[in-house]
Amino acid sequence: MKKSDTEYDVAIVGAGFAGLYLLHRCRQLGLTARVWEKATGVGGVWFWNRYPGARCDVESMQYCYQFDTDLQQQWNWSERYSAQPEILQYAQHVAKRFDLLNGIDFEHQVENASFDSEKAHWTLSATNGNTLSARYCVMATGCLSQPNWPAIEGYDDFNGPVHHTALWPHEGVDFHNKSVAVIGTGSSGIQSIPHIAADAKALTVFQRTPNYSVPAQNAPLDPKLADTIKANYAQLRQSASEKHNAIDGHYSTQSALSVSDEERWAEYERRWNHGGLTFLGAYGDLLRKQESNDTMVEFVHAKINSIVKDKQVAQLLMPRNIIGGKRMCVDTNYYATYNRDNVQLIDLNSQPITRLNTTGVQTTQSQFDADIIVIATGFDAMTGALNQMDIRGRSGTALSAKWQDGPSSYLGLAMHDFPNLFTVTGPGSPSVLTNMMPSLEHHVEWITDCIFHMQERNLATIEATASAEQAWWQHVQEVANVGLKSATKSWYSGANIKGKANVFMPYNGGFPQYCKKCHDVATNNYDGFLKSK
Ligand code: NA7
Repeated sequence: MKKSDTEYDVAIVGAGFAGLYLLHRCRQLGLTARVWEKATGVGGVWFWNRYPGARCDVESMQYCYQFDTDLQQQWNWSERYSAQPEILQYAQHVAKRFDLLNGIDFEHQVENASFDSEKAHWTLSATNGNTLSARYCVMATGCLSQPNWPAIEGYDDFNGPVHHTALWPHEGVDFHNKSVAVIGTGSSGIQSIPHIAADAKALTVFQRTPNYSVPAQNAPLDPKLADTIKANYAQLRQSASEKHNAIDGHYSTQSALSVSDEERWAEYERRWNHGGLTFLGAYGDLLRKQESNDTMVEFVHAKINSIVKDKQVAQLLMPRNIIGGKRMCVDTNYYATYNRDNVQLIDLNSQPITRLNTTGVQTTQSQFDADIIVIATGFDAMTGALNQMDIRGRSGTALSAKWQDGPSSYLGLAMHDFPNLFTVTGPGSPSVLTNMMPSLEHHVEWITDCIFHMQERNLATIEATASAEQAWWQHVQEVANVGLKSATKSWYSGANIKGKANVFMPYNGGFPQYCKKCHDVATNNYDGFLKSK
């Protein structure tokens, strides 16, 4: 195969799970590749999110690579849901096992990436002044990697440390004998709050919107169960790939309204006791029919009411929006934490935060002194990491300018006016609505197959056409509006970031349908793309 005349065939941004597999697959296909990574190590989201209790909400046996049978058979997870340190160890193991570290430059934060039409290549520059050129550029920068710092006044005035859950100190944080304030009750807050409460002298949780959370029912992984899964891994992976969210499990197609109240309640109870995200699979119309959704909301409210002793606090913890509109949280002892004497919940709807000051958090009604403030306010999701780089395509227009009124992309993989640039799990792909592992593996394989196809044929550029991108984006919006999902304000549609366009970003048409479309595009000679010599 003819090598491109640029230094590398492929420049990869990010050394999370997508970037690691990209590098490995490029090498397998005989493509030269280099990874630039901002952090000092591999792991992406699992490198940064080290807050206490950080844990994956997809079961370990499914939240792992499937591209290598030996890896899949030999790695042993210790728990049903792995905690961050073990997932990070797994990423480090993969990097070593496949000899990937020598292809990664750490502490390389990409500032600019621009396409040179004449040379048909991308040049990246990092904040440290280094540059990298390659024919193709693949952004493996993650969907939840750009921390959202809420616009609260006074960060610098506070006398103690302020820690964002997504930028947690590697040495950990000692909460013993400390008063702690946590702002935010999404997944990061819900996972960390029980741990902080157990260690701290006092904990004040500032909640703007309560979230639905189901118990993980986490436990050590039974080695016999792991062996059974390993003996049948291919079937499990196949079955998962046929699910809307790419997570294996039992998903009923029955209506929640087609059974008696007793039967439905018993099914919710069974799934609650089983734990995890497949709780929502109890009935097929929970995210399609308001009345069906209401039945599950009623069940979860009853659970919160039965767990939380202070009935006023229980009321505050009950979300009033639909269940499943936002990604549900999966917890260990979250609601029960509010029964502790050292924990108090502050409703920011009745007393918004006015500022941070030297001693803590000030609201419109009170002053809450704290030694440590934890910011658990999530991410500028899906587009945040891409928009903070200056990415310029064929015409010189910045990607952030193209996306000013919301993103658009062909298949969440490529954008018109940005030849030879690919995004892994970009907006317009199922990404965050699925188990990210099979989603990113699918993207890595599709992208590297495409690059291999181009190199083999001596082709120089590939670019999504404007019409293919528009048609796909219209389809993304159509399927977003099916059912109840997109009606909820969430980070899926940028609602958590002030001034961000209100556009539903992930593809809600399901993982199987999406994979079929990508397959059809590729086998139809990359339908919707323009290629040039
Ligand atoms: P999320 O899910 O975006 O949660 C962020 C939380 O922070 C949520 O409760 C927000 O309330 C709250 N928030 C955001 N801004 C503010 C301000 N200004 N004041 C008070 N509270 C605020 O992020 P996570 O990190 O927890 O989880 C992200 C994903 O990671 C999760 O979905 C899983 O897939 C894993 P709001 O709802 O906006 O009122």
